[in-house]
Amino acid sequence: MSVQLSLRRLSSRDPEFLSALDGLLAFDNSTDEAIERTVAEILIQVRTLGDGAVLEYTRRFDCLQVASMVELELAPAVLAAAFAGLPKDQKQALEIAAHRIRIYHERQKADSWEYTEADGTRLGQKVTPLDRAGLYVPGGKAAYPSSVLMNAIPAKVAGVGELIMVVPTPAGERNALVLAAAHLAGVDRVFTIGGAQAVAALAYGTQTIPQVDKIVGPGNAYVAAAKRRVFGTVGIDMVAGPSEVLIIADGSVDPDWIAMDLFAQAEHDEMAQSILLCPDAAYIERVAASIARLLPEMPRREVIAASLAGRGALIQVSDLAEACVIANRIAPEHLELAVADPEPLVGRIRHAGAIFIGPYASESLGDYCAGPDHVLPTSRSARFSSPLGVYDFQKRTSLIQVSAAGARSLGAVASVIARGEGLVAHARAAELRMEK
Ligand code: HSO
Ligand code: ZN
Repeated sequence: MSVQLSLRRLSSRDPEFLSALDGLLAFDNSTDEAIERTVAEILIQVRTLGDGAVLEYTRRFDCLQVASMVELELAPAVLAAAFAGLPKDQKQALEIAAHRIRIYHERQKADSWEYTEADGTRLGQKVTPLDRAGLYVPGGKAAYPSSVLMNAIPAKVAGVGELIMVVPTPAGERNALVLAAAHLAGVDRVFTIGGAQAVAALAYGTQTIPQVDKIVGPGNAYVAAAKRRVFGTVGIDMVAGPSEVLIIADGSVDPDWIAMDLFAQAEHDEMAQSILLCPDAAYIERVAASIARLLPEMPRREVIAASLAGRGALIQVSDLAEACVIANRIAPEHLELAVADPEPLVGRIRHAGAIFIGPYASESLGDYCAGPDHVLPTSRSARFSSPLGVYDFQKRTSLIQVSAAGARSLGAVASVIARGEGLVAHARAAELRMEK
């Protein structure tokens, strides 16, 4: 089957290049009014009625004829059975992936620290995991078992007391791989609910569903709107935009590999973004030829074609140094360095969610099993944020213990600043301890 594909070509020499690039990167993240109104109503209903509202929305939106919340919880044995029922190769692959993700994240665990000054004053930081976290897992086309591992394992490594997963099962349809991944990752409780009502249940708690401290995981526009609205009552992870890959190529790598890596991102959805930066015009045409030849073989060719035509680009740059400057401006979620000598480029990149170094590091390996998290900052937010990690499930508490000698020296400083601020009680609280 042939699919029409028109692929955008840009050149950094074009005087309009930067504005064309910014236009290409722009992504409207705002939700529409109708969604906001619906979500606000759902949050109020769940907050005030609890289980009754969750049950009602689940019957209505997921077509599940359930009479009580008990029917919406999956026992650990159900998760274990989902895992046990998988074909051997899937079991093994999930186990290896889970193991590698766990080993990688173990290294992110931060320890508490403290130090004592000469006069006995003790200062430090105590690190504690969250008591309870919620993990949203989408039901439909974006139900990825790999994402269950990538969200749940850092939480468990951090030592989160209880990890609660919600996953909609429209018309009762369960995804065995998702449940198996929850089993492997050590998710504590699973409820088959979704949408804004599931976010509300986690954020406010119901008679059955315990209130969590933070909600992570991807979801549709309703879920994203609900997460934004409950932020403050609970913590949330980032609200992710469409997935992106930027590939810097020097012409030394098989163009089919590059084409397939561009496809791998594009097949996620029509709004996903795949961009190639390369100084070699002839090589860019070879990649374009690979794209044209390989696309018809792809089961998701329609999605890939829409994504590449809508938001993709093949960009000719003057050299690899300029490619790095442009990459930093784009701050992509995933950056592949498909070049013979990647190391000098690694040093120049400051803004990217993940850097895939050299021709063999395809993003696909990172998506599933290399070890680092695949939940990464999108829509240029790699300028100021980081991959999901153990640190997202840990928080810090400051420790301050002051000796009598410390109270005298610190008290003198505090009292001066306090009086400068016109806060006399502050000054006196410090001074009283100096008089001892
Ligand atoms: N590339 C996606 C993650 C994913 N890929 C899941 C396949 N399954 C966002 O980083
Ligand atoms: Zn992917």
